[in-house]
Amino acid sequence: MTASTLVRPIAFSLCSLLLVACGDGSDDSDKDQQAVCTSLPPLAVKDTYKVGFAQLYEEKGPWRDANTASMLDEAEQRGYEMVFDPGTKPDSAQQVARMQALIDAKVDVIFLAAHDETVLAPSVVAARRACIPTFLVDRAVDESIAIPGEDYVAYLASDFRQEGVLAAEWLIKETGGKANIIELEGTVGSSPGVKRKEGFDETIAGEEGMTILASESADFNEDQAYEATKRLVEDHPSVDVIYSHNDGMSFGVITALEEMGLEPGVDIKIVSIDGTAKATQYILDEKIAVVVECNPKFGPIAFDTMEAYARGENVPLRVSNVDRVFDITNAAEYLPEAY
Ligand code: GYE
Repeated sequence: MTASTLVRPIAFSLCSLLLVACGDGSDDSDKDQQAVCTSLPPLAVKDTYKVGFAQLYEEKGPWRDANTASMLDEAEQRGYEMVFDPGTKPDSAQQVARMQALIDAKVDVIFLAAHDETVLAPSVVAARRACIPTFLVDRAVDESIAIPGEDYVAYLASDFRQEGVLAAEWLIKETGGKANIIELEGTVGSSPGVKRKEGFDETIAGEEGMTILASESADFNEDQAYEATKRLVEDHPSVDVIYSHNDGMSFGVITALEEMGLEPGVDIKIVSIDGTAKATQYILDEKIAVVVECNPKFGPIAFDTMEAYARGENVPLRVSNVDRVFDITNAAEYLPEAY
């Protein structure tokens, strides 16, 4: 034990010293001496906030770009200062360091989109201990490590499992329950990667005529999906459907199939998730069969939820966006609002 931990200033209250919950979750008598919050930290009502945004990093990600823009625009409109380092690598360790930088910068509040459910969970606990309320946006964290309503205020996102279910239900109806499928999964350990697989696989499991020939991660990444498609289609020539967990990967699938002399939409149906403008155009061009929406524009709801929390209102632990399904019947109508 070092001298500084032995000799504690008198002003440092019992509450933080003994790590027992305080009335409002914090001991702010001594913030500079690293007060420790043992329960959900409150957020003061203020005219402006210093908001930390720990976005995950992705290469060539139209969904991610739209999501970032929505958060930054909304902060600007409300006159809040955004502390945002976009990162340089699609890697959890770097995001953990960016979370720590926000804690060190003593931001008022943090929005986190976790690259990996497990690796980022301790960072949420660290923010709570540092008396910074955290809101999860887009991606969940492991709830056995970071407890909802104790370590973070709320989780705002689409229902990824339901997106997988919607994709499967559309496909069952369209094919009469007959398909040989290659599945390209999102990032290993990410909540949309895990849940989109779960919802889809469980829904088609009851269909005797449907088989998943192969399922592997292409990390929500266009180039990796391109490589995987070339290899997997060669290994499984009976494939007639590719279910790709996001639009970015579907673009890689289309390039690969065309280079292989196959016609997307004719030889192989593509089932995608997100709802980017490019993918919606591909529906109209009949290269992508269906896109399940995943709405990235939740800056407004994220900041509304944060302000409601500051006012002491009861904020739900889970705020779910409702997603639609786009195919040739309604893609043209949706296109003007696509991102
Ligand atoms: O679908 C994908 C992105 O987390 C829901 O991340 C998000 C996903 C989105 O890579 O395009």
